[in-house]
Amino acid sequence: MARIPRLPAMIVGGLLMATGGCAPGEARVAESPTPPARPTAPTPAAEPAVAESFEEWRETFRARALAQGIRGDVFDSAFAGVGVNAKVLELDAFQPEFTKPIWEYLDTAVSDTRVANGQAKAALHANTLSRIGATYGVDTRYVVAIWGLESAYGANFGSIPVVESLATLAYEGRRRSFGEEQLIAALKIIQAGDIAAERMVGSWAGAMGHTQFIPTSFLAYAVDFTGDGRRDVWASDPADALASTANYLAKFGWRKGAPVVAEVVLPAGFDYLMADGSTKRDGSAWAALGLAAAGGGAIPSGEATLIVPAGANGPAFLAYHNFNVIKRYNNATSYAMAVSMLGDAIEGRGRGVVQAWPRGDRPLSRSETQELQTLLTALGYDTKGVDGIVGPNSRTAIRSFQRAKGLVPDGYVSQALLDAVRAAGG
Ligand SMILES: [Ca+2]
Repeated sequence: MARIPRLPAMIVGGLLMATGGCAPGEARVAESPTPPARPTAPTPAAEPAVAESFEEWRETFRARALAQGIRGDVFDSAFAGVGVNAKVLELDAFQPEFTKPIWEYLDTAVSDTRVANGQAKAALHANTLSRIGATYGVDTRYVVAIWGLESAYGANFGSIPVVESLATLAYEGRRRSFGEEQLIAALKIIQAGDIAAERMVGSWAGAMGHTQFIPTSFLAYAVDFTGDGRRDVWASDPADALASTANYLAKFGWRKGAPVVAEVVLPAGFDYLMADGSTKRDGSAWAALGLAAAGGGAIPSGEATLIVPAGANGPAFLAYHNFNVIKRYNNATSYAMAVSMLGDAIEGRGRGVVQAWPRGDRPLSRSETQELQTLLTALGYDTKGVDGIVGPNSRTAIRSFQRAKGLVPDGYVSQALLDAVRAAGG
């Protein structure tokens, strides 16, 4: 899958989600319920408006593409009939006022239908998955889960010509440098003979095939598992796409058989400053602090961080190494939770989340979040910007505010928090 910055609304597994997403290493949505990002896209930076026509841009870009090794005939053939795609620009410009809370996201991401369809697909492709698991050393139920979330198991992986969507983004819009980098990569894929330009379709932002690789991720991680000489992640046979996804997880350090995430119950009076998503302890050390496995039994061993995606009034989880590997695919806690839960459910191992989500909570709107950031910064808790998106800097500021006011420092954004900040701001 690709990594796209702030995806507007995207269809993931047939779900319309308010967007999220960010580049690897960019922890922006770490605890936010915003959904999928795709592997590898930059943050949309403000880029200068274009004064040139699309045709003028295409000619200057053609020279840059040829300088990077693209053949003239490949370029001209791939660009035949390509123009600015208005739908792509519309989706690129869209910024949702509301994002789904994590529990609503998980309800749809791990629905009974998606679990049942995943079980059917896992059975249908059992032999291929077994070979993929052995070749790449991954637990293939999570590969199937990624497939289910990214394209509803191939039912919907986008139909926009990739050269056109990326040319549109490279020509104008909020992510021109991303668009151009991906477009060069797409042309390299075409030139390599993996796919004909007319079959190369994807999402509005260039995420391609069953598991939605953006072109640079394709170049780095896609594999030919069927042995026909082509890395075909669009084919009705999903073998190449699934193997490519397994390869992606393997390259980012997947540990086969190791835990992904474990729900835990916290003891009374627990210090929520430890639930910052970065404090690491072994499972046994967390147990020594009074944590218990939510479903009974022992807490899995292995180094883990503690996360409370819905704050102190929601469930708590230990996130292990493999959880962070999944986040390299898509840097959102909600996404990694969904992959874990869906994969386990497909193999009949899942029991869902035991503790209750705070389903009565209403997420703050984008403008309310901006107000929160403005007020916190004015009070001396610097959120390092007012963008309406709760990232790591905002979490840190919120925790500092909560601690100073004698509130539980869980970093959770809620209406109650906004009320408290408004009251403090006088
Ligand atoms: Ca192949």
